[in-house]
Amino acid sequence: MLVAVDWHKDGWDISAALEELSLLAQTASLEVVGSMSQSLRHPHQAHYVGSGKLEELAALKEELSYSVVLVNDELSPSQLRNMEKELDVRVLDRTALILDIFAQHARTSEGRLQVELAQLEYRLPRLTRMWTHLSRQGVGGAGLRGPGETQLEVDRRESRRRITWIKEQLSEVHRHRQLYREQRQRQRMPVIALVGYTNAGKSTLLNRLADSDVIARDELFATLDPTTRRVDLPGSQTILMTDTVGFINNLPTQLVAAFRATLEEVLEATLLVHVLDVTHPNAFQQAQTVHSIIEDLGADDLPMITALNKVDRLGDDVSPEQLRENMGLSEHYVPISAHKGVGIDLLTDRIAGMLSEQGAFVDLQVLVPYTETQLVDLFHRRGHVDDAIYREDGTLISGRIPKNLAAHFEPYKTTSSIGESL
Ligand SMILES: Nc1nc2c(ncn2[C@@H]2O[C@H](COP(=O)(O)OP(=O)(O)OP(=O)(O)O)[C@@H](O)[C@H]2O)c(=O)[nH]1
Ligand SMILES: [Mg+2]
Repeated sequence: MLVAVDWHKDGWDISAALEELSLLAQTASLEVVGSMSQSLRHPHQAHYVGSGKLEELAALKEELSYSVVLVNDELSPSQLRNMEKELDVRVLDRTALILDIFAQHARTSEGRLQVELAQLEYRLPRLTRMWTHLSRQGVGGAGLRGPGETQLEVDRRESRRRITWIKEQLSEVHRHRQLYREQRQRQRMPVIALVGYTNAGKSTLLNRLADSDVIARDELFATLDPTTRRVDLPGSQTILMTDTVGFINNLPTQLVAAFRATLEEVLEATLLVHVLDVTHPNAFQQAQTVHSIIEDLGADDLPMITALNKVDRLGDDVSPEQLRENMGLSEHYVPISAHKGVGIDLLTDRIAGMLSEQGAFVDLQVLVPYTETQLVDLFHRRGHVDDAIYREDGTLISGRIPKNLAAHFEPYKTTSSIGESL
């Protein structure tokens, strides 16, 4: 049973939001028997929907015989507790549902650890729930003290210990990955990252371009673990293309934190290809969501091509060239059908073109003050550092940087040579 409060968050239409929740439910192998929504300025503090609506929901239980209630927002621990008590069924909020799907889909040990970390951090403040359940069953006796509470303390301690352990494991994994990445950078093969809303067709596009067999399915978050494949571009250039986890509106914060390292892979890319399902009723909002996550990651200074995918759905007689013309699209937008293989040559041409623009590097020597360390990071990330030394007055770097980024370093250009400083 789907329940949503319509509080006009982010301009999403409530029926579209329910549609997405329903897809999430199906992906988690749940069958949707009904849905209900209520317009409120804010979700009710105690039980998400208002009291009347909650009674209505309870009354529907027999008729629809639902056994789980899915809530379209993240609930506070007390909202969750109150709703479960009132309805006497399992209540799952959107975050728990997404975490559940991630847990089902994680394949690599890193992916599994990241999901478990997100789940533990989500559950920690909600652990009190177990105590209520115990007391309801008469375990732990009456009153607020007793074995139940002790158990809760034990559970909390266990969770915290496990969280620490997972974080240690993950930082080890990330160190290894960093080494691998540096190796890859030395090979100087450009990396293109596919980004986009979940179900937009990223994996389908990778399969089309790399002739690979990454899982591509009509469900949300089919891909979790990043996959990288070689792709040959026109003009016999070879690139690496990375397919990674898709984005969703209001991606749970625990997941963003846990998947940060995975998501940060996109920062290493030379170019982003944003895959957008242009036929989706909420294509515009989905694109906005993607842009804001890219910005949060600090990857918004990367050049981007947007692939307007699934154009085959617009009809057989629509050609990408014609669409480009009709819509007056700039060269950064390419209509494609990853599924039918339409517009793919146009896309790879564009990628090759952007890469050659990107390929233009300028030699640069700069002295960056310690107040501007983000520029040092940028140099390491996007340029090639030949030498870097740390002096009292800042970091002295020499190397090459993509032409379009040179302006950032203009104020710090210097002629004092590394040799002199040694
Ligand atoms: N009609 C049509 N369907 C497509 C096209 N590209 C992808 N699809 C379908 O869209 C669904 C999702 O495709 P995926 O490639 O798994 O999407 P994704 O972006 O990798 O999604 P996640 O990994 O779940 O984030 C699948 O059912 C694809 O067959 C296309 O060009 N046209
Ligand atoms: Mg995928």
